[in-house]
Amino acid sequence: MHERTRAILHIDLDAFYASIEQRDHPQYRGKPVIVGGSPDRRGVVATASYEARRYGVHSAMPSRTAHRLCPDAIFLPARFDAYRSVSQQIMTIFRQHTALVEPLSLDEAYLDVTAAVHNLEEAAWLAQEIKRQIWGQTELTASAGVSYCKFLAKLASDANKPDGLTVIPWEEVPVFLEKLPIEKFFGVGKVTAAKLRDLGIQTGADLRHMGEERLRDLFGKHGGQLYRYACGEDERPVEPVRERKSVGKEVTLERDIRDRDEMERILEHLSLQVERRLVELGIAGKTLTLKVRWSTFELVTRATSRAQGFQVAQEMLPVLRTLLFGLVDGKRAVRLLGVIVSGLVSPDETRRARQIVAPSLWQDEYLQI
Ligand code: DCP
Ligand code: MG
Repeated sequence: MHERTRAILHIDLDAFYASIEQRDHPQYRGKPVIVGGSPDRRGVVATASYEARRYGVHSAMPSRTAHRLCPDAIFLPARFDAYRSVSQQIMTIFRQHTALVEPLSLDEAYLDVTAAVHNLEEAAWLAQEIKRQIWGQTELTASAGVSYCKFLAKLASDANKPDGLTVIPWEEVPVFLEKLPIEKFFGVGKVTAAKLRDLGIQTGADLRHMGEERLRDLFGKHGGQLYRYACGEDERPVEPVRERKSVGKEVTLERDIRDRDEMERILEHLSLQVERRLVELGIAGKTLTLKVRWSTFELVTRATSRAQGFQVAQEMLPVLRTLLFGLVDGKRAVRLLGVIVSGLVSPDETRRARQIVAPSLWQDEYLQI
């Protein structure tokens, strides 16, 4: 490869949980399958097969809505053990081709294959070979994106799902980015997007025209980064296995809020997302932290620890409510809320702790650990 030019792959399996269910239950193949909570409880959709997506069903939608949109859908509970073991298989395949593998979730990863190829065309052949290996070993399809940086590789893998392979070479980047909607740029969430749209900024071309200085004035450091993405520059390295210290989710609110009920609803939503990640990873954490940023930008955190750990939202919520109660006075407005679980332990350790620790004694036990 030309010096300073990298070859990055982003590989993401198609309708991951649902495809595994269809693989393991041939009678569900070609049918709308929805994995997640059941529609008669208050569950949400984890993912839907492409057959179900045609009806407008998507991840994070209430299962009840999904049922209304697609009454014939087959609803299945998640089997995380099966998903984790497929995840290990695909990560092993990735690591045979490069040591630089950065998993983003169970079914997707970045691979830096610069050392293995001479150009992006060869990188595409390698991506094709990896897709073939995944199919050969798991009977699942993946979509791959190939480019010279992370941000473009990820956009590429998303461009032709399912079973896609898309290359975004240097020379096509300007045209590709020009018409790209701002929401697609890495790091642009709802708040940033709304702010940009208010200013009449819709596409990558608009971002570029705005200029780096203006974007920095508006969004600080993040603005500078956004400008570089709009120019097709993304130097972030592929970072192999970062040791995970915590699992958290936070949201900057579209408007500052004072109402405690509203905060609780947001915390419920955030804890469900944290739960999903913990369950996926098969871990729990001993410390639960509530993060609050006031409208004045002042940041405060409050935490509680317990030996048996936190994994499900239902157990986090009462604790978060208590922590919130100690902070919020109804006068100051909140700008950001976050839920973090840290002190991570495997479920085996969690189960052991549950057995050892009698409910009335756990605090003492915990102090001795
Ligand atoms: N997932 C979930 N809840 C979400 C999003 C995802 O539980 N809100 C789970 C189910 C997915 C898996 O994570 O199968 C992978 O997420 P992806 O975003 O990669 O979605 P899929 O692989 O299901 O579909 P796609 O073909 O769009 O990648
Ligand atoms: Mg996927």
